[in-house]
Amino acid sequence: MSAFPAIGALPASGEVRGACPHDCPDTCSLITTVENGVAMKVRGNPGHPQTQGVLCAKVSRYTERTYHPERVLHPLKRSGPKGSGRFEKVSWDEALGDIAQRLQAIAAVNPEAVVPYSYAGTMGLVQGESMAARFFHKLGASLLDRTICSSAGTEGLIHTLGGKVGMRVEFFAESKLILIWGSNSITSNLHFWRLAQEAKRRGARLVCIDPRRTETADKCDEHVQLKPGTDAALALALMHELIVNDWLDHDYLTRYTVGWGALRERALRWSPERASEVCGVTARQIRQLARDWGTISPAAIRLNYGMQRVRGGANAVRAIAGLPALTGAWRHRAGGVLLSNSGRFPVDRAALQRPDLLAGRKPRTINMITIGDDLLRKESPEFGPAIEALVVYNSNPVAVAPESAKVVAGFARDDLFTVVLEHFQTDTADHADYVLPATTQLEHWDVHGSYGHTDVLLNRPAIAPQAEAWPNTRIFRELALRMGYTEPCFSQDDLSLCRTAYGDRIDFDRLLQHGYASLEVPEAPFANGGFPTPSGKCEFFSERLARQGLDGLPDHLANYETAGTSHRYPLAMISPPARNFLNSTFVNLRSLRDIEGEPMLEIHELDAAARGIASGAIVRVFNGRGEYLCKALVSPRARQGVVNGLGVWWRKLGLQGANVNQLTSQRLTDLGRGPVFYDCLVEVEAV
Ligand SMILES: Nc1nc2c(c(=O)[nH]1)N[C@H]1C(S)=C(S)[C@@H](COP(=O)(O)OP(=O)(O)OC[C@H]3O[C@@H](n4cnc5c(=O)[nH]c(N)nc54)[C@H](O)[C@@H]3O)O[C@H]1N2
Ligand SMILES: Nc1nc2c(c(=O)[nH]1)N[C@H]1C(S)=C(S)[C@@H](COP(=O)(O)OP(=O)(O)OC[C@H]3O[C@@H](n4cnc5c(=O)[nH]c(N)nc54)[C@H](O)[C@@H]3O)O[C@H]1N2
Ligand code: SF4
Ligand SMILES: [Mo]
Repeated sequence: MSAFPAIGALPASGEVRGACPHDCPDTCSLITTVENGVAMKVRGNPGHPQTQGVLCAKVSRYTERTYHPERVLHPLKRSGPKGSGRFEKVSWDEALGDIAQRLQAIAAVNPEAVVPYSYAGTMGLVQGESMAARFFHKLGASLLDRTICSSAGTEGLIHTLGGKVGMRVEFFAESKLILIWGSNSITSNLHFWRLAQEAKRRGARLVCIDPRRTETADKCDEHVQLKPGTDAALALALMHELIVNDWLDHDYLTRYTVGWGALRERALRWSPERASEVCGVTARQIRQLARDWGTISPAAIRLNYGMQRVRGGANAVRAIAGLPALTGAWRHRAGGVLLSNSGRFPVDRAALQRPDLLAGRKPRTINMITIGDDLLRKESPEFGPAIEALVVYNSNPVAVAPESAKVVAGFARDDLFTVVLEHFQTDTADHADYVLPATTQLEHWDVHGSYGHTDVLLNRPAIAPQAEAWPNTRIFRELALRMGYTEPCFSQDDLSLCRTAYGDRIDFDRLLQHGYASLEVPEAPFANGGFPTPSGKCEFFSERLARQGLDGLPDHLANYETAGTSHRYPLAMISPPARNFLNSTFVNLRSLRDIEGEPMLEIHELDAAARGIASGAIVRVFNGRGEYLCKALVSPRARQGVVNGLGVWWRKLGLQGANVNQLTSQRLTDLGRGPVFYDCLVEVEAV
């Protein structure tokens, strides 16, 4: 066994600065207290302005997760049938030797039969896609379209503002009007919510736009409880009102936008009455919201990804991202819109991931959303080879990917060779041939950007890797060695990879010293235009989309599965995050799971009464794709006609071993090939 040099010295005792690795816009700066080599406590760094010494309940328990008795701490080899979850301990040498041999045999026929599957279990640039990407590029494996979260919204932003760029989050504290749009900020963007509270104390008006009456909606001045997937219609009607009342910044429109004439025409077709029909909110409420947006300044929108998980998700983001330009809200640093600022980070992905190792090969791309269908496909000229090997890291697809019945059937294939790098025995790990123990954030180096603020963070290891756990990087490094890959890039160590991520674009010494470094982003980035679009302006009309034969303007696209169109499945179901879980992470932490209770479906009292469902009853939720059982909660949080199935539970911890994704579909969004988790019709019955 080769040994790579240990990197950096670990303190026996003291405080270590790190970064929260989770897929959360807040990217908190962490301080871990270590005593005699044991992490005693993780807290928020009070010196980091974005963290302000505060962590969410989940990550305050990070030591509980790290030292959890059920952590996978040794390489495991399957010893029972596929999916049985029965494994035996093996040595690293045996596991890696066998895996390398299997992958080599498959690759000798066609390397595209090997598929990496990963997402954002860690957002770290090093333990995410660095050594792993190099490995799969060298192998010539299929590429993965990492679309499961944000790609519709990303396309919407790119075709309007020019990239994942927006307001600087800290200035929301100075806004006088904040639209919290498709975001349950208290749950999923806690540090933004603190800024919104500060704005409120200074007299701001907060409006929540969400089909669910969330805890965030409870605390806003107003709640616009629209039907799922109708946000573009609402945005167009707001524009209608801004036009007819002339609440427009004509100078901004003339100088800094493209396609205003055409957009104006389209918006004028969206009277509040028409939008009211589509959105299921009153025309009066739409008019009031338009008056607010047109007359209060500075006005800002905190958009989040919750509203783009429907067929028309990208169009909706395009329409909403255009709103600040109509009123010139961008002129003020506390005005504009923020969905993500991740486009600001100057990451050198090519240096980390080394696509040059493909050496001219152009492997096919598998969309991670359709992994259910794709695992069940046979070889064909369109598809290429059947998938024969799957290497999963930083993701739990059996729980989080849509249409689980197919995902499970695919993972259960006897002829599929599956390797899962994990902390825990997840639903996905249960289906592995090998489970390899990975380190947690307290045990490895990494460097992070953020999609909610504009600081780079460094994560230093606080403790030694537990038992036989290895960082993802080391696992791929050692596998590369056994595959005979001799390029020097396969022996680069983790600290050096951290330096590679930003090259000389970030002062690494500053990172080493303080744990974070702020990017230089203008206070009001688009006060004088300067959008990173081809025209340099806010593109209401996108020439690029039109050239692809698509609508150049944003429009409302009805959901694939619109409530009222099916007698068999009359209810729309959304499945947004639970507060105490992070996607499917933390579901196995007893203390957090106890707060969430059990898998729950919120249902409006009239919908419940019509079906004879009492609060607390076990119900069957079903559609043509499948069914699952959970507890009904008759709740004012549910809109009539819409049910809310919260959180992504582990299947094996739910009732009858299934979760909400048993019902969701593998269809894709209008742009960006994204998922439509919240575009889903179901029926519910008491059992
Ligand atoms: N506690 C916690 N925090 C998380 C996560 C988690 O699972 N738990 N997940 C993380 C991840 S991966 C992400 S991507 C981010 C962002 O995560 P998001 O998915 O944006 O999560 P939320 O901020 O909860 O916003 C979702 C809100 O959108 C609402 N919504 C659903 N459909 C529609 C619609 O059609 N229109 C409108 N206007 N609203 C709609 C839902 O009811 C919900 O309240 O959060 C991250 N933070
Ligand atoms: N119905 C429904 N489904 C959804 C959503 C929804 O709102 N509703 N949300 C969707 C969204 S927004 C997203 S982003 C996806 C999220 O899907 P995933 O990115 O798969 O997220 P998690 O479920 O948190 O699983 C991450 C796994 O990575 C592991 N992990 C963490 N750190 C490391 C590490 O350093 N090394 C290794 N090897 N493993 C690690 C964790 O233990 C965890 O099991 O789910 C999507 N699925
Ligand atoms: S999950 Fe979000 S709020 Fe919680 S510690 Fe991590 S970055 Fe902060
Ligand atoms: Mo996500």
